[in-house]
Amino acid sequence: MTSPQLSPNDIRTLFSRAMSEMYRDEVPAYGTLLDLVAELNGKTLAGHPEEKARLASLGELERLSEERHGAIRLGTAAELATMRQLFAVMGMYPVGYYDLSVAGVPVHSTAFRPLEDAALRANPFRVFTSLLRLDLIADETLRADAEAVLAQRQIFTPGCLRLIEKAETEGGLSAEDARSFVAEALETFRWHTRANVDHRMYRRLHDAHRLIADVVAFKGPHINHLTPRTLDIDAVQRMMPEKGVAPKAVIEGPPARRVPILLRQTSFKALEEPVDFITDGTNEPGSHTARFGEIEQRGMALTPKGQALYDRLLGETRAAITPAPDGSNAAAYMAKLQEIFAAFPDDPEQLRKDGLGYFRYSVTGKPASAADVTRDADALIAAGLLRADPIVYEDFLPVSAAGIFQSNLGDDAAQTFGATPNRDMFETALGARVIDLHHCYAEIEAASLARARSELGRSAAA
Ligand code: OOG
Ligand code: NI
Repeated sequence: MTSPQLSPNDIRTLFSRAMSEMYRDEVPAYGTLLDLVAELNGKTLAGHPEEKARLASLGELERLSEERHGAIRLGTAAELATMRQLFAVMGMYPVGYYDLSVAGVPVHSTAFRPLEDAALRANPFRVFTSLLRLDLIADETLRADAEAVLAQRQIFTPGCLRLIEKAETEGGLSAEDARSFVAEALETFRWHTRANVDHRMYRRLHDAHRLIADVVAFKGPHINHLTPRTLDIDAVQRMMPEKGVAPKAVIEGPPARRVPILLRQTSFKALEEPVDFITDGTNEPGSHTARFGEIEQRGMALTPKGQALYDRLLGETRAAITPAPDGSNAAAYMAKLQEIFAAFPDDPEQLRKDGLGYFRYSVTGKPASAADVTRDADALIAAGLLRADPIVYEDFLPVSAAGIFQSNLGDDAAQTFGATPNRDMFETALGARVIDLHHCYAEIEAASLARARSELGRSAAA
């Protein structure tokens, strides 16, 4: 008799909780942020009963306190390919391709996340996963040395690899195996206080780009931040200093709006942490700056048309004023952002009619007649038979991600490589195609409309 398998959703929840506990222990400021976010989410919900009821009816309330994303940076194609297999055990798949070379960061990325509605509702845990691009490093000797160091390391435990294989051949894991899998997988994301290289090598890597040192000089891809979801990011940004945590200068993403869109994010600066370098067999104390904390507020997913409008308005804002890392023009930047984004409709029905966002359709419960069933969605909404709620954006934004990278790498690290997206190279390393994010939302929208229609049909026939 084999024991019943634990669902990938449950394995993901175990893993996300274990990761959060580990990071809370390792980076105490993350715990402070979690408490602040929980406190402010509680206040927001208490002050807005309709919003609370709406979130509850969409099944978003329960997931809120569980919700977070993390980020890791990998060194080799083989690491990325195995990481894909590891995340698949937890029902997480690569969605989207993000090129960060545009922003002077030598990586390209995807996000591993659940795909289906039910899985997202169960636990939307995501991991923003970057692959270092040594092909962007001009110094050939350094590139070869970095490759040699990376070729020596094994970031997965033997137990983890064995359980990935077992999950693949048996189509899942028992509860007992799932618990061992989570414990083994956690080892890959743990912080190591001892570097993989000597101090001289670390300096060479660091001088080429701090990110290169962060990936190459360590035994594994330590989780570099975990991000809870807030309902009021402006309040978190305001309150962070009161809790002794210094936020980055500006909130990335769109401005505050009546109907939130996409994703707004802020972070606190990376910590300088003690690290031991092993030089000629002896410990040499030093430090490394990589791990930080981030908070995000999620809004409606945008269609390609909506995303294009967002990109254009953000581009206009940044052409007019570039946020200075020291925060000296933060107020002027936020004011400009608000002013330029006045051109983005801010009414749910307008956004839907203009085809700017993705919506989830459902029946209101009002009785329908047989004739209603043939009417189009707009007419059914106008007649009060259907309702449409914005679908939450589950992905990331490359300009924001670059801003988060930059604020944590320090201004000295701002370099230019020139935009050289290379999705083919990324997908070859991954061993799979990345999933198109618009496809995910369009499918959820279409399925919700089809379901709502068939419910209307049934109620009309009854
Ligand atoms: C990832 C930065 C991107 C986000 O939320 O946009 C990111 C990193 O620093 O490794 O996490
Ligand atoms: Ni992040």
